[in-house]
Amino acid sequence: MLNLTGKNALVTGIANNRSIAWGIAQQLHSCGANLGITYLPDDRGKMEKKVAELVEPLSPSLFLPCNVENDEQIQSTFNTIAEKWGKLDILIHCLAFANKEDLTGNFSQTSRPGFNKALEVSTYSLIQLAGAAKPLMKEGGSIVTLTYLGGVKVIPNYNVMGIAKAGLEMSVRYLASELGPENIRVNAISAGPIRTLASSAVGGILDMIHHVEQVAPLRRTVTQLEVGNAAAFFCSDLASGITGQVLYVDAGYEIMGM
Ligand code: 0WE
Repeated sequence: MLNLTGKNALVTGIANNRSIAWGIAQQLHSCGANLGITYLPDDRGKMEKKVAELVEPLSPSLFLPCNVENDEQIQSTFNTIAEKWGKLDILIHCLAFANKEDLTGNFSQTSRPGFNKALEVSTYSLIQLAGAAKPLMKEGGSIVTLTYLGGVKVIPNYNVMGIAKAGLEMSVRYLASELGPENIRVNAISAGPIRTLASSAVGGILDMIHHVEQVAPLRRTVTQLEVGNAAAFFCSDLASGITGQVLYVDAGYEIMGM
């Protein structure tokens, strides 16, 4: 078992019990990490209630609203971490959004606002959170983000999200280069398709999963907990020599040409 005791971990991107971030949070918790959880607030407080109930068994010591489109919420999240924890060791970035109409049809019809929205929420947010985390990672740290093959190869309908993930993967390398001297490592996990709140809203996701089950070397898809295990590894001292990398947790699908 990996040992993350004494480490403070901020986990973003939990929406429900299918979230990849939820799989990661559970594994970090079982390795002994102290958790802080952020959620996307809505005006009726539904998300806050739902996520609070879900994460209760992990007894997070911080539970904070954080919409990455809101600079004040980001500032306040990291101010609270500075105040309550004093230092941060682990940052998990599991955030992405594109307008639904930009995840289907002709890529050349992507609107300017749709492009900006996808890149702001899915790509810029990593840069921004890493910048805010840097001064708090006083004893070094580990930043992990989630990416997808659609940022490297064309996946039908992934469209603007592919550009966002390409930018995210390159951001991992630039951040790793900048933060390495502070012993802060930055890595990405490229997960195979998983049924989540986000992916279930995508037409044809079940067909994609079925395809992966037939073609991937392991003849199956991966689970949120398997992604969580890879994230726990990246965050542990066992990965002390690894930064700037993209690790495929995809049952081997990425190696196949046909
Ligand atoms: O990165 C993702 C999900 C990204 C995503 C999904 C949605 C659906 C609902 C971002 N924004 C939204 N916005 C919505 O309104 N994945 C890797 C899952 C995914 O999304 C796809 C996929 C796969 C796989 C979209 C098209 C094709 C395949």
